[in-house]
Amino acid sequence: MGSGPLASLEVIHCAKLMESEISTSARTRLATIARHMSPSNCCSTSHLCGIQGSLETQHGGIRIEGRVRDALMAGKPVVALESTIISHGMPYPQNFQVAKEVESIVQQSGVTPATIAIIDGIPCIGLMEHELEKLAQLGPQCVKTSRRNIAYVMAKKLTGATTVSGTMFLASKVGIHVFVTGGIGGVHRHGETTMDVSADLTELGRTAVTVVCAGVKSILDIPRTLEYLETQGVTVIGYGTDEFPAFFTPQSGCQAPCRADTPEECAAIIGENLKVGLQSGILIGVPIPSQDAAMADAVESAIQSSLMETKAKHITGAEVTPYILMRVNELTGGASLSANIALIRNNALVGSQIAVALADKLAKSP
Ligand code: PSU
Ligand code: MN
Repeated sequence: MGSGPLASLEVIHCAKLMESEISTSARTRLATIARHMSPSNCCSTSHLCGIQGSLETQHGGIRIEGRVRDALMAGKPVVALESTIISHGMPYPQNFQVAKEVESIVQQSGVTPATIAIIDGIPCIGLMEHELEKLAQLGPQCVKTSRRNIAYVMAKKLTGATTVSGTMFLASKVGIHVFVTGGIGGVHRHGETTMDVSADLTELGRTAVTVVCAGVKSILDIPRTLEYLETQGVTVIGYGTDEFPAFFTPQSGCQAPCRADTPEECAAIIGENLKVGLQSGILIGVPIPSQDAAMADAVESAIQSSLMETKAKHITGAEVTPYILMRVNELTGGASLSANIALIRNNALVGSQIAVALADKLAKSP
């Protein structure tokens, strides 16, 4: 909450003007945004103003890009996108192309994209094109930012690419319900002894955002990842499948605990999750389209080799996932990158359809 007596004035004023015309759910959204607004961060005084006229900042120093803010306040669909996938997940310049392309797929589906990152210490919901390019060029020089180092990156005024956990946290702060990515982190192989369990899983347990992904890579221990998600109380859904997908392939050999076949079914589950106030996340696993899964065997053997390399080179912790992604791409002569891009595109389409169905649902029965 903004601290001074003038806190939230502008947005509250706006909310009052609109009060008679808006639904309860829209009023709740406005209240959420207003609650986070602080005049000391507002356009009129922010150093960002003038450079980027349509931007607004929020309490806690969170900046919301103008179109994203407008969509949120109007109850229109918004999809969050992460930035570690850009900086650490793909090489330049493909990462920049893909980041722009995914935003445009979302936009063409009638949804406002909000790529999330921390730029020079400011958490940003929605990025300018030059900011996307900066992240893409910096690559692994950006700080890989999960929940644990959001405050650190802000305090040091660093540029951080947010992981699934970091992105979920920031998306939930501004009321974005749907988030699209490629794959999430999980329990690493031998995680039972190393305790290398991605913060993505605990974030899914504590933050009510729906993550649309292509499942979990087989570089991870998929059965233990699903067990841990159950412990965390996360709703895990196979989209159009009974099996939880394994990123490069639709098959993991593991049953998905729930199944949904349409965006409307997903929206119904998300709606109930919000209504009953579970305050935990939902994971939707969308299988890679079959035509893009053809090279699954080559990828699987590249994963095995790179896993052995991480042991030989003593690569541990947050460096494991980016290292394996890079090596698998090299070892498959770029085939894994093409598959990665194809599944992200597909997830963007499905996630946007879910966001549209959810916005319709919330507008009808707030
Ligand atoms: N899996 C991918 N591509 C990625 C990641 C995971 O196929 O880019 C990134 C995501 O940002 C995810 C993070 O949140 O890696 C998980 O890292 P860790 O395993 O260190 O928690
Ligand atoms: Mn880890």
